[in-house]
Amino acid sequence: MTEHSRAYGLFIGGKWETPAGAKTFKTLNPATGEVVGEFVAGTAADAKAAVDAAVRAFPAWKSTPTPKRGEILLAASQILRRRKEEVARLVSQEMGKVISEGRGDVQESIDFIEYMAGEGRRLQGETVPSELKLKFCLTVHQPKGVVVCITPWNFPTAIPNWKIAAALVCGNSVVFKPASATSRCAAEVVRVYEEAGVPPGVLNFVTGSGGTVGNALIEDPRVRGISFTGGVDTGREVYTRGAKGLKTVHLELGGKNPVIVLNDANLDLALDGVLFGAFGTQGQRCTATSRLILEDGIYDTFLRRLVERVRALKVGDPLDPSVEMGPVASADQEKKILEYIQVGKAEGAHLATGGSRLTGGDYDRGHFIEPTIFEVRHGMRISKEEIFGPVLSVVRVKDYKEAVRVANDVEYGLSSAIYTKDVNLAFQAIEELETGITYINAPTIGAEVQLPFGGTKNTGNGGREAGSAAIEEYTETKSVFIDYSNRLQKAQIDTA
Ligand code: UN1
Repeated sequence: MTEHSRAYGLFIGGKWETPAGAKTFKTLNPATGEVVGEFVAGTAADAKAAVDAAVRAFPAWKSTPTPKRGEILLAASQILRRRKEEVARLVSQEMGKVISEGRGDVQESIDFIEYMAGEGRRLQGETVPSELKLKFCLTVHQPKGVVVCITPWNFPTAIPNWKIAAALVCGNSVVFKPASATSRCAAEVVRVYEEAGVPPGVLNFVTGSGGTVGNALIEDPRVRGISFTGGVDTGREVYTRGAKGLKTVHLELGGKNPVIVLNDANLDLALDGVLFGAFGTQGQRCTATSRLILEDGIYDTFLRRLVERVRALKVGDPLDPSVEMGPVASADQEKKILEYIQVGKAEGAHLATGGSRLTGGDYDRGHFIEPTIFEVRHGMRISKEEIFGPVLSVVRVKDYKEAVRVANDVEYGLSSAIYTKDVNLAFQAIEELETGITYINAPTIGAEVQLPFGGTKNTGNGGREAGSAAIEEYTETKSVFIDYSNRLQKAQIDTA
């Protein structure tokens, strides 16, 4: 443990506790190998205790006026604003993203919590006409009950907050199970809500493995909703286990996000966008640009300029403000990404730049990989499978039509982008690209929280989070029919 590291227990029923005899694990700074925190490796019994607490807390939270729940969220956003720099540094230290992006992660949290605080005074239903006289029809959003939020390490504060803030404002009680690698950031998120005045048991926190804690939570019959962001294989497992209990399962899984650059594009703008989209967060965003589809006429020029820019990227300590790319998040990430680079070489992709682990000096303490670009034939594994690292595949196409065909020919559908000045083609692309998010003349990353976030195909199961769509994920819609005629009116019969 270093001077800045901290140990955290579980947070159940409003108390931080380390169960007697608990096993623990540590999280590490991927740039230096230093310990960032120590946490409880939770058990199935801990998961059950957290659900017990959430069940007990639910009725009072459900009957708390929604604007009041919103006020507590607003207080949480203000606390996080005050602690922004400190938490942003932790994000960089525990996950490895550069400090400007660490701040972005926390800012995204603040923005979303504020947005959901506003929902405290909306949470709108519908009023619709009745087919009968003296009758009134409306819908209300009611909380599901206990919901479980399982989150990844790549946005260690933003994604937990997307889920927790939405679940709380809707009146659910929550059990939060973060990715182990970023448990410290997750614990800080919980502390923010604790300080904001979320009542005991309304938000519970259990660290530990997905196989033990995650499965116990998903399979607990008292849990009604699950929201999971992570890899496609785990997502399938979560969905299957949740389905057995007929629970609603919201999934946000992988991406293989394309940027199309057409001959008429503003190339300077596209270069900036591709560089940020592909190598920001070391390519470890679900929305990261992992495929670049270039129209024939600009292929050689664009690739040459991109390679020059990529070779000049400064890779190093993410807390150094001049650094543009930090380490990848863990030893496992390093191994998987380097394996994919080998796959690319073995299947005959042309390595345009990068391709190796960075070594020597401070690099030897962490998990640093060169920003890497392959020229590929569409269909190669590296052009279709999610790598989740700083590896970009470039494909040459003859025209817009082929670009869209290649863009759509993957199993994922999260984000896509097109750079062109042709307004007709831009609108066609909005129609034709099979993704949940499309950018025109902007990178594939950087979604704003007031819009729905999610994708098609294997990116999920159709759900969306963020924006007002999040409300659907965390509530049951009740349809209400109020008859003030004082007589029996028969729908479909009296009206025939
Ligand atoms: C993710 O990588 O799972 O749009 C989330 C973006 C961010 C969120 C990414 N606002 O890139």
